[in-house]
Amino acid sequence: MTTLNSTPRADGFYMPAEWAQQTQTWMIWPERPDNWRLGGKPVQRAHVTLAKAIARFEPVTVGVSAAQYDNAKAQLDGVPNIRVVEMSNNDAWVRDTGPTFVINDKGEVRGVDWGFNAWGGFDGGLYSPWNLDEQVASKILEIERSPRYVTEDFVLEGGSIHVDGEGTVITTEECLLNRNRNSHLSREQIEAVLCEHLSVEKVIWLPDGLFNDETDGHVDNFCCYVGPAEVLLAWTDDPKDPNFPRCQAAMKVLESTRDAKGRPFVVHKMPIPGPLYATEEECAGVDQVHGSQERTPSVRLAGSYVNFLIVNGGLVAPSFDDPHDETAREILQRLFPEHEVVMVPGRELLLGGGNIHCLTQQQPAPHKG
Ligand code: KQY
Repeated sequence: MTTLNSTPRADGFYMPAEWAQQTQTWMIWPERPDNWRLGGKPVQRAHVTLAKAIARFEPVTVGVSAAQYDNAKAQLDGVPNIRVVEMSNNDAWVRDTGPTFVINDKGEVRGVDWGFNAWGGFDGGLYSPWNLDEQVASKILEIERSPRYVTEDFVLEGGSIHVDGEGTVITTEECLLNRNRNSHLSREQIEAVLCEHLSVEKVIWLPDGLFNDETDGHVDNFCCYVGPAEVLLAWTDDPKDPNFPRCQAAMKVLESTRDAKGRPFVVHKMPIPGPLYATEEECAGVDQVHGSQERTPSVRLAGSYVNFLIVNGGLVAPSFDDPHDETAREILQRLFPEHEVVMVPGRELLLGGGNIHCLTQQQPAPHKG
């Protein structure tokens, strides 16, 4: 695999919007017992359901550790459109550990391999070590024979950005300006890295992500693009909900800014499920390891219907056995009339600290412009 010492922008590559045609979706098999309850068995069933839902629309590659290879293979073998490859990892969050794929107008696909420090390193990060996660992006690019861009000394998780493929990226200050990511860089320097590696001209900074999001407020759990200059924002009208000021602040930014093409934003609201909490029993099933994220029933889960994945002709979103599930489905189907909305159970995924978008990485299809 070639590692390039230029940048996507310099070479005419850009990150396309998620609704652009895709070659496949990548996933990583969950197993770590200090994040997933009961040795990962319940989440593995949910993961299989998710992989099968995506595979109805496009190919899926599931990376799995050597230790879990036989188990994953047994559960996924023979499912049309799914392949299983051995890949060492520290956890399943391929949105954050995988490459950000970029394309050009000549039918080529490359990938950006960002720095990864497990969401904050030793200053609030979620586990250590993360050395195997660090290698996931380059291993995926190697398998795909895709040239690789590397960011030196720059930490970024794919869940902290959403692009429209037309020059604008949305992110949050809570995450990208957090001292535990790139404290040696100013906001302007961080913007410059984003512009060079995603080929965008404008960075939109929402102040925060969703309350209690253990990633320090990833945008993909809070606000996402549903079309050019059109976003979907997690929303509550309840002033007592800790998300209320976060939603208000995000709306203020979105209402008062324009994108790279000078367009104002249309903002759609998506209700927030719950409030959702883990049960005593669910928390008791998680191994307690010093340095890993603790699980306690009193801590609100950062559940969100915005954490969905767009695939070819479909959209796969989490349900939570919540009264808002049906409204969420209706909103998504209205916003994506050409896509089939499929909801899969998201609670086991959420118990590990994220959801469908965080557990998947789309690979855009090459196209000639
Ligand atoms: O939401 C994500 N993008 C990652 C969540 C990591 C949680 C680890 N416990």
